[in-house]
Amino acid sequence: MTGSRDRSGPDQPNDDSSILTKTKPKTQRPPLYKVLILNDDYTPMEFVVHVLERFFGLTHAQAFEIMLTVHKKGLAVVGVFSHEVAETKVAQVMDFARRHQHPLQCTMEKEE
Ligand code: TYC
Repeated sequence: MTGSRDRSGPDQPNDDSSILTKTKPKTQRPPLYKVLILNDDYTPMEFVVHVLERFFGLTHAQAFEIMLTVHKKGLAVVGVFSHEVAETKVAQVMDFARRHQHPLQCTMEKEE
């Protein structure tokens, strides 16, 4: 270069060539995980509603609606969380169900 400063960069044209390269700023977000509750024939409906209120901060009406969806369709997404939070929720639900001797199942699944 002769004299003038090179002001090239992501947003400035390069004085030295006609080739412009755009560097796309890529901010990677961590993957999210769906937490799902599964139906079974034995866990009482009230217990599932209680679990959804207690561990997912749902209102009684929201919890009841999700419980009914699971009962009718077989499963439902309860919420979407980071890997660590999803893992904690699943562990809390599974432990609580086991301690009350109900076969309620809770799993997590990576979001597309
Ligand atoms: N199917 C259960 C019953 O009839 C109720 C139930 C709902 C169980 C949701 C599990 O995730 C569940 N008592």
